[in-house]
Amino acid sequence: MPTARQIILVLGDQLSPSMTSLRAGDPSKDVVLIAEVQEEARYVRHHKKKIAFLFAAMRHFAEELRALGWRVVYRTFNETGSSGSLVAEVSRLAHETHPERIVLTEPSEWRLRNDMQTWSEILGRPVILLQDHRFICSIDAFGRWARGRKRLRMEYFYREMRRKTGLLMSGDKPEGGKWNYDRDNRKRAPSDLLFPGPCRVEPDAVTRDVIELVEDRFPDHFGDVEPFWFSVTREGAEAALARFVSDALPQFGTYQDAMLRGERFLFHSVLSPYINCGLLDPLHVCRQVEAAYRRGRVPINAAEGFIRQIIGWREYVRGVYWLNMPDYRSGNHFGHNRALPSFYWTGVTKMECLRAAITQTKEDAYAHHIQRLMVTGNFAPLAGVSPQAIHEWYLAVYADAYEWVELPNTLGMSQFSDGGILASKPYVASGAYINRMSDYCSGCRYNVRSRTGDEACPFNVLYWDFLARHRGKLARNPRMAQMYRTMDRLPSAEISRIRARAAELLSVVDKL
Ligand code: FAD
Ligand code: DLZ
Ligand code: SF4
Repeated sequence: MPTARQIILVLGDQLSPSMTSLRAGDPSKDVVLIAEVQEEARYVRHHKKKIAFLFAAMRHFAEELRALGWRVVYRTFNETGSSGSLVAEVSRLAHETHPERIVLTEPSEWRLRNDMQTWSEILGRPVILLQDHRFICSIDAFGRWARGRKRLRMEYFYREMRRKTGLLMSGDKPEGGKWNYDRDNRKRAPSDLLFPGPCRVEPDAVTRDVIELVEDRFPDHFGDVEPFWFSVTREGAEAALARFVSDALPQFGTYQDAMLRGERFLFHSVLSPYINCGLLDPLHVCRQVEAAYRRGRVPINAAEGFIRQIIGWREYVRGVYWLNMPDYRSGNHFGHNRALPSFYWTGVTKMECLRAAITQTKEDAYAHHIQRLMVTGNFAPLAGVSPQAIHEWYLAVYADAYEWVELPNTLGMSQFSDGGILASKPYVASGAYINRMSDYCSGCRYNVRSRTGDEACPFNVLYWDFLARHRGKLARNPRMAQMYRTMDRLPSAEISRIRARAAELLSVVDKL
């Protein structure tokens, strides 16, 4: 193999020709390495569809780079073998091409970045990490923003990102006069609305090969690989974006928190897998959304709500992650240690909301935010599940899951295991919330209006039990005051009955 000045390693979630690593390179002198390896594919038992999506996208990206004139060495999973690792693949290629150095854009996850500290020594060459410019706020800039603040709050960070990007700004004022239009975004969805659904793409020959590989080599992983419908090219991801902007975005805000039994996607974009792996640039996505608003195609509550998710929440959770790792991962504010109920892996439960969310997760490697937060997420702290156990589940089961974004959403937002670094209160709720925002309860074997007795909705029973169990840690939180006031109006005999029922439920939690 001809020598190379440098090896540019491109990771599976860096599939963009404008990565800093590629911009710093020279196609006539450097070689690009992309590798499917056991170590990355098995550090958690990723959903089969997630692996197929990423391997197919990586293979198509190699072709895209070749068409741009790059020399690309692509190692398939069968070539890298059962002990394959990224560093072993870099080392193999370095022996063949004798590069002066290895260059890559910084990995998105702490695990891999930490591992890379030993790489220079192993490889006998400098390993240069470049900043990831896909994010609007660098890790250092977030650190500067956070320093000296008593509490971090997404809303203030988001305003800075609006000013920095100019998105939905009118001079130095927010477009329409308000920074946040969330008040307009809490509607329950009628089931006769027409939902466009995401783009569905037939797998081509490259993707078919990958699907076969995944069926063959990952039979023990969670989830269904087929039907496979994700786009796996930049062109396909752009088509998905265009369709979202024209067909779903106008209603995105209004029904953002709604859930329906027969409808998995509602008006959500289903763009996170593409954004997180590099097929779509987050700022480009936001600019398309803003343009649709400026052309009068989309109301402000939809455009603002969507842009906030990306330049607000997405950037904010990444900042919190890097500011607090590695300790963040072991947070357990409530001291929860129950194993994850087995129905998280099967979807077999009488609780209709959980059955629906987990079944669609198994089939599509996707659930929307409110399903993740208020159904599968909500149940875990109510039942006292170990935050690390539920974190591993979330990291494995979604096509968009990488630790930098999943961990703060799970441990911080959903489980409150960080004690309030990311969010100001735990997102826990009784069945009443799920009933208000969905049609799940009408098809459920439990009764959402009861909190005691055999038929009582487990979310109700466990919600009051959770509040009682953690009163010492939560009662002084002003945002929990209303919940405790409501609880204190319940007769004490009722609380005792609820708590006794909670103990019964938790003793058979796998069978609920
Ligand atoms: P839309 O509802 O259409 O939102 C648009 C975009 O905004 C998303 O594509 C995403 O890029 C961004 N976004 C929205 N909310 C968030 C958020 N809270 N944090 C970061 N970005 C956000 N998101 C992931 O990308 N990967 C994960 O592994 C992940 N794990 C989560 C775990 C839990 C427990 C919770 C509560 C949320 C998690 N999220 C995660 C955030 C959010 O649920 C998903 O980004 C969203 O559901 C993706 O679907 P969508 O593209 O249809 O989103
Ligand atoms: C998620 C994933 C999977 C399943 N497989 C690979 C792989 O074989 N090769 C690779 O380069 N990347 C993969 N990835 C994405 C990486 O896990 C991701 O780039 C790192 O976690 C970022 O730190
Ligand atoms: Fe879920 Fe309770 Fe409603 Fe059943 S009754 S769907 S368990 S919230």
